[in-house]
Amino acid sequence: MSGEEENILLLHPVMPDSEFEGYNEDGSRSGSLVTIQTLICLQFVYNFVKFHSFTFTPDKMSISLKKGQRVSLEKIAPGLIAVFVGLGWDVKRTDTGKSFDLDASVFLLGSNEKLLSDQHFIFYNNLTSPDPDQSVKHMGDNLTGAGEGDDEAIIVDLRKVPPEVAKIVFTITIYEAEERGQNFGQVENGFVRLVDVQTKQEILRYDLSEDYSIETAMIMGELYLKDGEWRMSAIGEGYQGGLQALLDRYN
Ligand SMILES: [Ca+2]
Ligand SMILES: [Ca+2]
Repeated sequence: MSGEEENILLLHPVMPDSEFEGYNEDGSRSGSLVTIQTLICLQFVYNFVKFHSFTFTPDKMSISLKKGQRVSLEKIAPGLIAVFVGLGWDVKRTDTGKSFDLDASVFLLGSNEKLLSDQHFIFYNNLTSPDPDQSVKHMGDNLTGAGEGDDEAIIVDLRKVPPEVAKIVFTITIYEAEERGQNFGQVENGFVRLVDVQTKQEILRYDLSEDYSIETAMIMGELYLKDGEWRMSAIGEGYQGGLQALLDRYN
């Protein structure tokens, strides 16, 4: 259910029928009309605040990571069940005349830091992890990255991630970078953020802050298990060689 739908449902219970009598028998206005107007007004304000608390982030609970920082999800969001991992970017104005498509991908690694299998590489052509619960789901390809907010996203159900997965790596690569002569020097506002699926609150984010130039692939962040707890690490490591460089690294 979207925030908007929830709001519509919430609107009704606070309005008893009796409040709709707006006029007295002699035709003069009764005080109850003021009451209903006040109620509607209060409800509007309540809904406005509630709706926008869902749609706009970050809020004060969110933690901003710097490159290289790590944080325990259990510490910042106790009882976290599933995370929505949003990745975003914008393309600077370019005059190459070619379309510019970045792709978010996920590598599910074993304790040896290698891909568990080809099916554990989650990307636009393989949207879900091979476990029966599909604990890791890519939400689909975005071809332009236009606009603010998440451009591509992945949902990870932390309870259902199979025990053989020790690390979940989130990357952004430029599609056909070499052929199109594109690199991360032409990309700005790159970020990865984690949102608690239950509360819809952003719990942490990492904004790329360096100036990159020749890189065509980027490791944004990693979720990894340590002492039975999921932790997030902000990486921000760029690579030349695009997606293939990452596949070589993890195979
Ligand atoms: Ca894409
Ligand atoms: Ca964007």
